[in-house]
Amino acid sequence: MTRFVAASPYPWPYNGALDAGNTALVVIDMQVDFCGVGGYVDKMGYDINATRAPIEPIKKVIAAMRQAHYTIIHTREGHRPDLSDLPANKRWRSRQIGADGIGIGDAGPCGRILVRGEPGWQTLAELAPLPGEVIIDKPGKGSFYATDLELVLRTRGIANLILAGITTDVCVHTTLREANDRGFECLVLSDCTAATDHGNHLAALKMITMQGGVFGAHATSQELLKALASADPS
Ligand code: C5J
Repeated sequence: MTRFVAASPYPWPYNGALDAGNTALVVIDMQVDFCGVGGYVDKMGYDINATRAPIEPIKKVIAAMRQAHYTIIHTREGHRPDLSDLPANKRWRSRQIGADGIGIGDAGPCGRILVRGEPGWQTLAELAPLPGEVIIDKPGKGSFYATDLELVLRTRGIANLILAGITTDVCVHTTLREANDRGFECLVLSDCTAATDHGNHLAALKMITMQGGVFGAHATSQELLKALASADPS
């Protein structure tokens, strides 16, 4: 028996093999620095209402997938306190935006920006991982670069990735592209992702649909929840 999510540009996954044993939810960077008052995105002058919009839909997806025993993975972007894994150009560029000239590694209202262990780096309390869920700490935008995410996925026999989180055009897309090149079948949840610029969010979704689904497909969380509620194929 096969099971599909109604998605664009094709019913996902391509082969209809969707079950808790082969599919993981990856919740990307739902951290105070990206979604909270005084965090990095707020300090840069972007509207955190945009980055907070996916919180409620993500909550529902996590709850449904936890209940159905899917693998749940949480990522956090951040750097070592000594900044030995922070490229100089990433730091320099982050200081170019915002009124105060502070950037990654500098002290802000939520502690040192995007530094591991600081208040701003924490996952939002309402989306906190449960004990036993996988947490991936990443120094870059992609979740595969300089992490053991691929090892974890291969060890668990995961073939399909459902992507949620922040931001559609940066960390979600970079992770999507890394995953796609590794052969993972990817679905981006359109209402469980957001960008600091809505046009970029829409463009990032559109890019997925080119060439027959060049990076996979996208769908709303409602369509995913419908598919999960349908009979388990196993
Ligand atoms: C950014 C991210 N936008 N999580 N990080 O710098 O998308």
